[in-house]
Amino acid sequence: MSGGNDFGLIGLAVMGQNLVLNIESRGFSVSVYNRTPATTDDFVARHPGKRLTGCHSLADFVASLARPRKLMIMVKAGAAVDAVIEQLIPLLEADDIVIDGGNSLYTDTERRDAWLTPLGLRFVGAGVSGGEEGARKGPAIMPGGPASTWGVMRPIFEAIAAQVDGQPCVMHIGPGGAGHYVKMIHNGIEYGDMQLICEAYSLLQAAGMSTDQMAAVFEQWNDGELQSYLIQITAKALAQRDAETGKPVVDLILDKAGQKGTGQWTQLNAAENAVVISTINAAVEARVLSSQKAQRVVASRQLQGPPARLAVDHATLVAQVHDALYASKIVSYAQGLDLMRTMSDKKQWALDLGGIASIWRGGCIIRARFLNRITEAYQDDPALGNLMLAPFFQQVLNRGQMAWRQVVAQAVGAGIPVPAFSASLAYYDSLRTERLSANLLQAQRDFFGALTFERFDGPAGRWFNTDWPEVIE
Ligand code: 2AM
Repeated sequence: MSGGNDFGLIGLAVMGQNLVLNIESRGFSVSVYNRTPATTDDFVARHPGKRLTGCHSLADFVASLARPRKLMIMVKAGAAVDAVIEQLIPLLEADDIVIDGGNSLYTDTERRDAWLTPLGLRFVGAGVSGGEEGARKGPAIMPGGPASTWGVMRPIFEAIAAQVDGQPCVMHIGPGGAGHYVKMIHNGIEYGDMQLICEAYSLLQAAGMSTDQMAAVFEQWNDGELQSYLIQITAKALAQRDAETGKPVVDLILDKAGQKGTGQWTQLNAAENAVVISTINAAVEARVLSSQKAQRVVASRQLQGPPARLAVDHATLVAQVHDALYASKIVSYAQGLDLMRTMSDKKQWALDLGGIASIWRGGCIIRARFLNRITEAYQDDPALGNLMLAPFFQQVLNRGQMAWRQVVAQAVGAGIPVPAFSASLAYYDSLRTERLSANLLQAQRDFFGALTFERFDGPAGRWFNTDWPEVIE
């Protein structure tokens, strides 16, 4: 038996509830189920007159959906997703589509795909970005899974996704775990963006700017090339006053960063594939070091450094930091795209990198004007290697590189940590250095391990040895 509802959603925490309201508001009838039935009843009761069907059992829930059934699981990532799938399997029929809209690790998605496909079910791991507000008003959606699901899901996904310039922020990303993978990279890039902004803040602060002055700077940056959701909320966060004390709220917030793990997943994946994502790594590690507050307090009294102050003209510094931030951001995206391209080749996902940049323009946390430039770069050259070599980005980097160096140099001189700015700059300089010091490294390897080396004056691919002297210790 099957009912007639267009869509079903399991897991009525805030993200799930907001997605249901979004889907319903676009004209779809939605069945809802939550493990704790009181939550279902409460949710349905709070939204009278809507096309919602609250279900107390998964059997009723499944029976209420039109075939092929389209249902989304929105529960805590990990074992809970497997638990729900286990219960659904005996209730579902061939061609039904099970979507995991949570923040699942892409390898879990691949495992679930391999589990459900032989049972005749279609599994879609979909990255959903934009937090609670995005879920309600329009997220960016990154669905993977079998291509046959796209035609079925497209009307719903396009109706509920964020829209930019009339384009919905959703596309079929690729087979298997590709959707959740791309969401993971989105989050890694988000870590990089956030850390770069925090480093910019730390430098402006070290120059003696007030939070209100800094709020004005970010506001102004949000009108230009750096326009982005994260710059916008940074301006608003800096301007916010504590109701009780009247102080800037940011001055009251403890400097200990939290994290939920997607940045670390990105690090691991990059390490496994030998792709350099030094900006994202620096961002993840900066969060880790920040969280070791007690140790930093001790070290701050024992390890010396110069006073963390910059005696510089504010307007000059603001202009330099702007360029450093923009250049570092380009490096961070170049690295994230490099990792996606590497995985796309390895897994034969055929990821459309320009298209992915395009759907990140709305709904998600890293939404930004400059993503248009990335899309254009891939339109101009679909075989583009490193993003930094696209003509537009070359020109931005060449224009900003001196200011970027001055920012990093001043920070180093004043003992102000700028791990993401400096990692980005080191990547830039490594990439553009024709002759690195790895000749000596190869000499060392050959010295202790007879690991051989190539020579400038030898044919490529021919390996040489040298008779190194004996070491007497
Ligand atoms: P609950 O309200 O019954 O706790 C976020 O935790 C969401 O995931 C909630 O809707 C929660 O349901 C649901 N959830 C967590 N673990 C679950 C499980 N093992 N099975 C089903 N739903 C689960």
